[in-house]
Amino acid sequence: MIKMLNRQVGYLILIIALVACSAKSGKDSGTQDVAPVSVEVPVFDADSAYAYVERQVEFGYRVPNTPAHRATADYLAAELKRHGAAVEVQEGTVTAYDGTELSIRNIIGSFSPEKKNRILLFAHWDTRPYADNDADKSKHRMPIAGADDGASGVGVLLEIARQVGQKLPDAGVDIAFFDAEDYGAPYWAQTSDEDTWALGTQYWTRRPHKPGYRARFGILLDMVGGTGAKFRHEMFSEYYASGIVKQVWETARRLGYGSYFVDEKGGYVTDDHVYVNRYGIPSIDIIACWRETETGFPPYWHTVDDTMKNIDPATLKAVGQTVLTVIYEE
Ligand code: AHN
Ligand code: ZN
Repeated sequence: MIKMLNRQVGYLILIIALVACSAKSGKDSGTQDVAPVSVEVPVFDADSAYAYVERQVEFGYRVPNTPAHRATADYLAAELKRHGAAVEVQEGTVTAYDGTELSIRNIIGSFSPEKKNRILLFAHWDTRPYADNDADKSKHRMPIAGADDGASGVGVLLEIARQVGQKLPDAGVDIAFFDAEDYGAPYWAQTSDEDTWALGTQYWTRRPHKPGYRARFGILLDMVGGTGAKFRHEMFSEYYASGIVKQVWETARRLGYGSYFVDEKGGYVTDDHVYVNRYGIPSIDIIACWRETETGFPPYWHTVDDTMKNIDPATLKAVGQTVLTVIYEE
């Protein structure tokens, strides 16, 4: 009887020791004591994002009314589905600056669609039919490959979709690929109307994929893959959503990406986020801002040189890890 009791006490002490041990090692290995927010943020894979950019460019010019454009849309919708999103493909027709009817597709992938607390991430997936900023005037009516201008934002968002699909954040996430952003009036057109840009987003704000759709805020990614890119505070973003600008730039600095996300004013850029802001969702534009060029955009912007050779995985990483951190900390 005494022996049995001793054995039971022995087991009990062993169990207490094991529990105490695991509790201790758990505390020591954790970073809860120092990190400001205790959520675990997935690691953004820049090589995966780079491959997504490359894959889009391989489809060819993603210009509305072309076979390459249709094939790319199918691919993007399938990728979002594969990562577990509920996908809606919104098909429509819009009229371009020159009267051309464009068949467009806005592609929206939703994670945790039942949640009320939502974040909207978006990028345009079409590419410009004109290299009208090229130094060589004979190329102005040629299409651009759009590695940075188009594919980079989508590539980062597809990698974010892959991460979100593996481990859902607290907030619901919608990833929208908007069409026909870059079919705006060229210099030889009769018009220079700003509303000839972002036609897909304008279409969506007139008839959102879910009637009355709301998100707490939105983040647009445009030209987020270029070597040597700097992101300055775009001014419409400051006007409509200065708090989100602050949150994103502070997060970037905390993660060590302060050399990409510079705390300086950029210009006003008429881009997809302007229409999403007018719709009523406070939204910012993370967009490369160059002080060294006349346009304020990268030197290859709207030229035949917007190709993979300018895409740097380190830039994709800075943007992707920053945005991923923002959504997991919400
Ligand atoms: C205008 O040039 C009016 N907006 C620039 C938006 C843009 C074009 N982003 C990429 N391509
Ligand atoms: Zn463009």
